[in-house]
Amino acid sequence: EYQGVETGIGNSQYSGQVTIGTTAAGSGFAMTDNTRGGHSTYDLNGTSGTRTLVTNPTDTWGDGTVANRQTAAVDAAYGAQLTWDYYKNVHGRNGIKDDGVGAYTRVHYGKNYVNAFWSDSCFCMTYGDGAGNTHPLTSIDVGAHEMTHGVTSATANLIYSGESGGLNEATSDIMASAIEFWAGNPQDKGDYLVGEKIDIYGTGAPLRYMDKPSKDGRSRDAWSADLGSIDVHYSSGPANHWFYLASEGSGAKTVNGVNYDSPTSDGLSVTGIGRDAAAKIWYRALTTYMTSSTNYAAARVATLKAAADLYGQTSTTYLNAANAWAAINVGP
Ligand code: ASN
Ligand code: ZN
Repeated sequence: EYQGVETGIGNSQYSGQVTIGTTAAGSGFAMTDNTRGGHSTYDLNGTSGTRTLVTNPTDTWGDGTVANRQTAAVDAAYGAQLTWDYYKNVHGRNGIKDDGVGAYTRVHYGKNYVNAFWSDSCFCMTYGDGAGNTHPLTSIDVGAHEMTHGVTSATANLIYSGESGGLNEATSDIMASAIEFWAGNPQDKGDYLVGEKIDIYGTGAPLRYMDKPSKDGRSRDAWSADLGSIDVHYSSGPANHWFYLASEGSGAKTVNGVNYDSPTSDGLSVTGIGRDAAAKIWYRALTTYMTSSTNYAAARVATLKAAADLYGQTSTTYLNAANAWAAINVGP
């Protein structure tokens, strides 16, 4: 049988109609993307382990609603594809391990499961269907967040507890935001929010806010001595806040229709360097200078080394990146 690389049409829940890499298989098509390391998308059909490759008689997938079980697969495949393309096109990274090998995705995990996760042991991402099985956790930012956990494991390997755990989480949020902006999808525009599409609280509120992390009621805006003792999804706050401040600067600002207002812990204003520079700095720091035990003070040093490499130590980009660290109470 002919096994060809194809481009399918996917009707997603969160991102409108998109194209996804597929394969002609037998008399139909499979959700396997051989242009991106053979990344395949599987349906767990409400179980926690029995997976079936998503296939279809035609190369048009899903209908944009949860009633069609392919829809979540479309969203997840699209997010994985964008994440692969972002790392390759922006950072020159060829897959999670930079070896051209794809991971894989599993959707419809369990019942009413309100989470998604990356696993190093299966080298795969898994998505629940959300509360009432109505909001699968398959948005671009959640997918990019989970896949970035794989990149972190393959590089700095930041230990998932204490301050390094917060930095691990922040790396996933930072790259997720960068990827969402880079994707430029008109139905899911870039923002400095995490999980704004999946409605985890049923109120429309996102999971996390990078301009002012404390808006979620738990995350920290700035470093303090007890930061390493809180959950990694909240100790990520200061680093997420660094990314926002470094990208956009402090104060009030509207980006893609979302209003932000970012405070600084030192009361001094910060001038943004743009998110592309901030993301390049973070990625280079992650892949060149951070180690498994990097804490906030060391992350500052790592990003400033990266900024010096990329832009020069006397550049305004370097200076403003340093000012953003001072603004979250991490100083020399
Ligand atoms: N979705 C969560 C995360 O990626 C799962 C976890 O707590 N590890 O952070
Ligand atoms: Zn995470």
